[in-house]
Amino acid sequence: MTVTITAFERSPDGGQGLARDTRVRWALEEVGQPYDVRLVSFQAMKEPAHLALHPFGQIPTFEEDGLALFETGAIVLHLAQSRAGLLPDDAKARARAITWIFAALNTVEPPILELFTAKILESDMPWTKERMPLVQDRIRDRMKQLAARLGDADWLDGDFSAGDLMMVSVILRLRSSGILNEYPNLAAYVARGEARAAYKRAFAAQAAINTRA
Ligand code: GTB
Repeated sequence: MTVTITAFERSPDGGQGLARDTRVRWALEEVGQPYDVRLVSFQAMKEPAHLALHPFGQIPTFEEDGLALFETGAIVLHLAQSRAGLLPDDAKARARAITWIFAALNTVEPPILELFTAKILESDMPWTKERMPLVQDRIRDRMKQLAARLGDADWLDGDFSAGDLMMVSVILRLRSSGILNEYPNLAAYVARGEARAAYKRAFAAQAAINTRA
């Protein structure tokens, strides 16, 4: 069956791989699932055809054999549960790996998104400068806790899993702020994720679209 995902016609990040189709591409590459990409403009995302797939008018979406999904957590979890390679066989280890997907999205990503909201959407607000250290320190709280849990392990719970894929995808966004490098074991964790052949293929595929002339 053909898998089709959606991605920005041209990502505002110019190919840095920060838009969320990259994590879905990465999961597809990890499980060896070929896929097609339908590129959508910002305008098309808000039109009925795309809203039927994604009620919030965003990318990415996932379609296969009559199934349409949105939300990267749901898409990555679906891929991990329907193909081998991203979740352990042992039921308890599997549940723990899934826990890390939720932790990445529900506990670690929200303060990181706050930083980008503050920097991009609220940059000209009179209170933004004053608020910024607070926003950054909320991220540091989470990073410190995550760094303590990871310790000197390669991955969060045994072998690389969908939980690591999601966590790496979430925290790599902090690199440009300098905060990631304050936690050397987390910076090394991200580097290990990015060194995976599947990540490199995913990154290259989105870069080919977002850096074209
Ligand atoms: N919770 C959803 C999920 O995980 O799938 C969030 C999806 C989402 O935020 N999609 C964004 C989108 O479609 C693209 S990834 N935005 C358009 C809109 O809402 O109108 C977020 C993103 C966008 C751009 C950059 N960048 O340029 O650096 C990084 C991340």
